[in-house]
Amino acid sequence: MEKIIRIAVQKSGRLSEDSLKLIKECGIKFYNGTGKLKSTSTNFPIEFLFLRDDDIPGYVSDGVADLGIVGENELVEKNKEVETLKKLGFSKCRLSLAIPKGEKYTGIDYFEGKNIATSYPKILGDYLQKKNINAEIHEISGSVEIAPSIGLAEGICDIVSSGSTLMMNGLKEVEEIFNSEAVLIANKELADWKKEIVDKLLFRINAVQKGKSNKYVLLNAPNESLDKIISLIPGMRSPTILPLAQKGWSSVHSVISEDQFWENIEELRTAGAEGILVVPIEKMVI
Ligand code: PRT
Ligand code: ZN
Repeated sequence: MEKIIRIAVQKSGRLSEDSLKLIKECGIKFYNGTGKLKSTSTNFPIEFLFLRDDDIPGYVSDGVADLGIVGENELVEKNKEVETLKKLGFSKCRLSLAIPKGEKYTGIDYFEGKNIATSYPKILGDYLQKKNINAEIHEISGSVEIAPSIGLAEGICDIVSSGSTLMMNGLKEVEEIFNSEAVLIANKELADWKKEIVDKLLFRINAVQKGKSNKYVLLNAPNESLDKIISLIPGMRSPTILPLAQKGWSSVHSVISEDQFWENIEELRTAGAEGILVVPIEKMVI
């Protein structure tokens, strides 16, 4: 049998686009026709299963899939035994408690004896228990935010991103109980040959992520300020310095984090740097 691993990704929804983008940035090619439930890469030993996100933790813990990409909220709620290999930095959101806008919020005790609608009974239950609050959890699978206005519950616990859904439904966020982003998960008992393929994939994901958080910087500087400039943009090993055609000037090339660039931009200019270019990096291996 051909040695390939299987990864479960969301078929369509808030995770799918970024999940597939990451796979593509890793140089992995595959055909993703609409309605397809399975696809095999043409240049990497991996097969894709396109599923509902709710099913991904279970498929990975059962070993039907070796890997999966899912939101931490779904992972913790489903409470399945899997290994989290990596946070992926997209589909960021929070799980929050919200109440009608007109109500006065008095702190977490507000929820004592109240009825809360949610699709996340486990995360909410654990949170309330930790806070010593007795509240009734009303589990519903969708449109949680309308529960208070139709008299189904006095508060809700749901995913919030921009906050506009809460606002449109006359609700206000009062407690943030869980922060989530997409994660790469793996079955806990992968065979060694599968681990080798997973390591290759992780190597590529790391290169893509490093590339994204770093920039290639090029600038011109008078030679007398090179020491100062090198200290501001030290680069991976050290910057590349090339002489300009104009005497007494050099071109400096370096790789630094975007944050570091913004922190040092004023000092770079004060030190005499000119013609500063900041260029994105597609992949970075160090
Ligand atoms: O069909 P399937 O079961 O696969 O998808 P789904 O409908 O269950 O999930 P989907 O695609 O909506 O979300 C997948 C994952 O994306 C979630 O599990 C979260 O990890 C993450 N995510 C990020 C979000 C949001 N942002 C988000 N805003 N999931 C849901 N929302 C919803 C939220 O439920 C609420 O209705 O968006 C609304 C709030 O958004 P704002 O911007 O108005 O605050
Ligand atoms: Zn879902």
